[in-house]
Amino acid sequence: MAIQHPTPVDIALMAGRAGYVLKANDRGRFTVASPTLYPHMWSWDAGFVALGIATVSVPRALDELRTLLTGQWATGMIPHILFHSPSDYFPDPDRWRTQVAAARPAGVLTSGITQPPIHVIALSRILHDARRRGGGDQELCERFVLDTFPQWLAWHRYLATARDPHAHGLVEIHHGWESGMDDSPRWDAPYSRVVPGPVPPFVRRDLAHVSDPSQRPSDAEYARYLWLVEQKVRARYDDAAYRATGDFVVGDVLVSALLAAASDLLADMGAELGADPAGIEESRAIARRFRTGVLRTVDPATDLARDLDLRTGDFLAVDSAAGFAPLVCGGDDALLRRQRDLLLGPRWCGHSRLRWPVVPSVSPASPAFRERTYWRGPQWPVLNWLMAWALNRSGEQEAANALRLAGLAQLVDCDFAEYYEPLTGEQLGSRDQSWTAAIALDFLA
Ligand code: 9YW
Repeated sequence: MAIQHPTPVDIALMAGRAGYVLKANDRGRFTVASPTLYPHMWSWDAGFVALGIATVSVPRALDELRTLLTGQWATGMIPHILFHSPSDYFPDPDRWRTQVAAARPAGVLTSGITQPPIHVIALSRILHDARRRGGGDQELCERFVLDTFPQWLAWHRYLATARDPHAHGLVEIHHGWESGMDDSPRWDAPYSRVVPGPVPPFVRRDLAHVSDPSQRPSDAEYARYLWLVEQKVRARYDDAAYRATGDFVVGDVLVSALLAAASDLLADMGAELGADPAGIEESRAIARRFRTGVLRTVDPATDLARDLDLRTGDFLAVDSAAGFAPLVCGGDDALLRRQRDLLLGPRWCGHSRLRWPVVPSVSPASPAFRERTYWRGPQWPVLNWLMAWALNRSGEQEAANALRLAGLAQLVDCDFAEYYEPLTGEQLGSRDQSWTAAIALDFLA
């Protein structure tokens, strides 16, 4: 089907409506991920939300990141959820029981696991916006970068040490939720070895928000997710203790690539603004190590990066968008060109059955592809944004612009859904999802 590009009126409406969604989801100093399904602050959502808000207000965007940092643990970890008010969201703080962890922050309830480190990438976009505006915005943002430099470095250092104790150059995740791609087929093999033990009784809340449960992870998957939470609690959220006993330990290529890219940007911003030279050097070293680690996982037969199951030593070869991790971290020009062609070609965005030529979470040509199920095939606008950003950064402006334009065409209905059925274009999951509205604003800026 031919793409209809948004008209100037569509674009004006989209910008207005995206701004409205972010305003409606604004709770003062943080933004809920979505109005009903996700009524708290999620870590990587906050990064995307901040860069979207920055197109309208740099100070408010910085507030978003400042609030996120109030949840940082003494280990440097930025937790995946900050709970600011009671709600019926599950798993809630009673399930996470982070009071068992010495490193938890004072004064704010959080979960006890991570999400992908997109934040410094967002911060560098915000700095770019702030500099374009100049004046007070620029001054405020540059000061913010300098003041928070140690906290971002501590976050990256946590991932580079506690989550890569043997310096392999791959960030280890302890739960599929830490990848941000909960039920991705990337995790099917390691989850197949997770045998859920006893967990306190629970009622899933997510199913109350969707008409068709097959669009969400299954109950069997959910039992494993909660069992891993239980294992983290039993380890008192100590990473070494979990590593010794936990069932799910996987080197995640996309998290590693984001860490490498974010560390490069942190070093660049630090150098420009006069941050501590030792911190800048440390950041560059983290970037180098994880870039090398990601490139080492590339399957020569497919040109895609592969996660590594650290329990079995097996690479996990799945046609998921995370395979494009090298595009995100860079490092090998010939490979990046092949990845660009692959991404835009008939196995991915150029697949003949796609309604919109934007990045699907799993290749429609893969046997693992399921068009309506969460991270098993649907298109997530933030993933498309990330790949457009990565292409831009590697000098592929034309390819990046193709994803941007198709991504905007997909969002022209202004529902800002959580994810989209790739063959029909139908909106799935939550509506008025903050990060979807945010990337629309960034694409329009
Ligand atoms: C959950 C908030 C989160 C995202 C995750 C996505 C989903 C469900 O929603 O998680 O209950 O945490 O998988 O990446 O951050 O938008």
